[in-house]
Amino acid sequence: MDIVTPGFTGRPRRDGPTLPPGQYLEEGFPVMSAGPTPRVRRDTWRLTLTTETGATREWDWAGLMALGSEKVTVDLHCVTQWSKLGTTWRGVPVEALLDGVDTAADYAMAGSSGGYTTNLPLADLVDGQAWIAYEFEGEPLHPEHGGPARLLVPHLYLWKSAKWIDSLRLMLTDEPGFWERAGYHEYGDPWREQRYQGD
Ligand SMILES: Nc1nc2c(c(=O)[nH]1)N[C@H]1C(S)=C(S)[C@@H](COP(=O)(O)O)O[C@H]1N2
Ligand SMILES: [Mo]
Repeated sequence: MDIVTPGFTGRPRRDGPTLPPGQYLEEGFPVMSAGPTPRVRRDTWRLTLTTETGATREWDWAGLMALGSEKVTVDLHCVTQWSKLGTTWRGVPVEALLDGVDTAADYAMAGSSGGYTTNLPLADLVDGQAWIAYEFEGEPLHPEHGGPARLLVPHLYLWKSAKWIDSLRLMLTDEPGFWERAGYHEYGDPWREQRYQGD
């Protein structure tokens, strides 16, 4: 007779400090979208960077690829309490988009096809912390997960990782994005459990 312990999957369990407070381990990859999935094609995809003075830069897919990419393995933490560990992505470091950009901005607003927005300190988008990600586990990023390209900022709750990213607006002062206006924390550090305003 087999003895089955509920919740025991037979895989080595990782616990303790690998999971931020209040999070549980998720083996699947839930889709969390506030609206319908836009169908964006690589050949019509564009990303626009706007500085606080209104200066703009634009990349098409070939331009994005020309910036050079990295393969990264990171843990994901969603504010709805699931965490997915050891996910592998390929993406262009956001730093590469900012190379040579003249700005005094401290904040950025990421914008998506469909109108989603989320705000982040510019300091959290550089130094190997954020990517324009376009492959997940060696495959082109699925539309439901933000393909052709999404922002990936794994050290913050996953709502900061804007799917279908099409703009990055640099700002001198912080402004709330879509979920931040609805009461989510302006920063969203999972290790400090910054889920909602005031946490
Ligand atoms: N454009 C856009 N980006 C988005 C969202 C969204 O609704 N629209 N949802 C956010 C939230 S709340 C989460 S948890 C993650 C979910 O990413 P996933 O669907 O790939 O799991 O995407 C974030 N990025
Ligand atoms: Mo979320």
